[in-house]
Amino acid sequence: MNLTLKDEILKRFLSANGEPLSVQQLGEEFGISRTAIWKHMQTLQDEGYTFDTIKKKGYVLVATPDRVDPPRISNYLATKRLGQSIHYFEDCTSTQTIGHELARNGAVDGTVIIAESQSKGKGRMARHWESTKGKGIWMTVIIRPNVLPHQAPQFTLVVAVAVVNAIKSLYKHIHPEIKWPNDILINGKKCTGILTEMIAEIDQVQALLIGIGINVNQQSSDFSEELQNIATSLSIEENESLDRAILIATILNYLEKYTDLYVQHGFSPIKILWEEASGTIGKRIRATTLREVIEGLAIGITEDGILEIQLDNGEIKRVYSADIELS
Ligand code: BTX
Repeated sequence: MNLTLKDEILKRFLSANGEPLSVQQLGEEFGISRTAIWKHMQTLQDEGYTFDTIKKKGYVLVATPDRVDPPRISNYLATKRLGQSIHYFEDCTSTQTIGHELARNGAVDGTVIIAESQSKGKGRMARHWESTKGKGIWMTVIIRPNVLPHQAPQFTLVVAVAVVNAIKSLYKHIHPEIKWPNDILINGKKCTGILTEMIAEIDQVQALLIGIGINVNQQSSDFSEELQNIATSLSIEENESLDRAILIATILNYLEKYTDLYVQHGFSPIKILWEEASGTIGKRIRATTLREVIEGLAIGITEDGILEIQLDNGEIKRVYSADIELS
């Protein structure tokens, strides 16, 4: 992973699991002077990390600030590609915008862009995505799978399955459901949005930019008035404050696994996982596409991830992209 020396030192403290580390020992490990180690530790303290002194033994990291620093994420990563390069920002316009620039300049497969806040967070069709500072996960993952452009929308479903399974594996009281194609709801309220964008030639995807926005530690009062009744956060549902770095790493672990599964075996295994996590299938819905409004029963998704709706007259319509309201 592309960590700075300061981040490497932090990672060393994180993985020491409470064992004291001396400045001398760190200096030898990293091949730099004790003064240089001190300076990096001082910067970490300025950022909100707290070290306790253990007499004659060294220092122990006892408190970490509530930030999604790359070393904290990488401490929980079990991936080969996803998250091995992380670009971290306190504030930015949109991680998608930065992702486009990095992808065009050759960013490696699996590069992650993550921010504490976004001033111009993007939803689909240029809608605004509210990104409260320090409370959510606002990230873009750049992947470069060997797939054709028409397969790109299926990755939204791959990502949704990865996020749902990551949430379920960490928080036992939360029952997330996917609303086709790109929302994750808890008790009917939106907690996650997914935006898949693409850089492609006619017959070749160069990069997919997977934008994931998750409300993690907001309380109801943190949401704007517009979202008060339609949005929720994981913390509201779990009733405690949650560690965003662990969730990010867990999502990346699942996402790498499911991306590989998709590339090797196609959409079929993902379809099974998606149906298990879906809150759309079997429900009456109203789908607003660019051309029409369709009402009927959501009966399933096709082998390509396209939604099938049965109208009251029995006719089956296929929907490629739409906003869905559940009845
Ligand atoms: P969407 O178009 O399906 O949803 C956008 C709609 O969701 C908005 O019009 C609003 O009603 C509602 N909304 C806005 N913010 C929130 C929120 N925080 N929680 C719940 N509902 C909200 C969904 O688009 C795709 C969102 C992707 C966001 C990520 S964040 C990281 C990356 N960078 C970036 O700019 N976008 C993506």
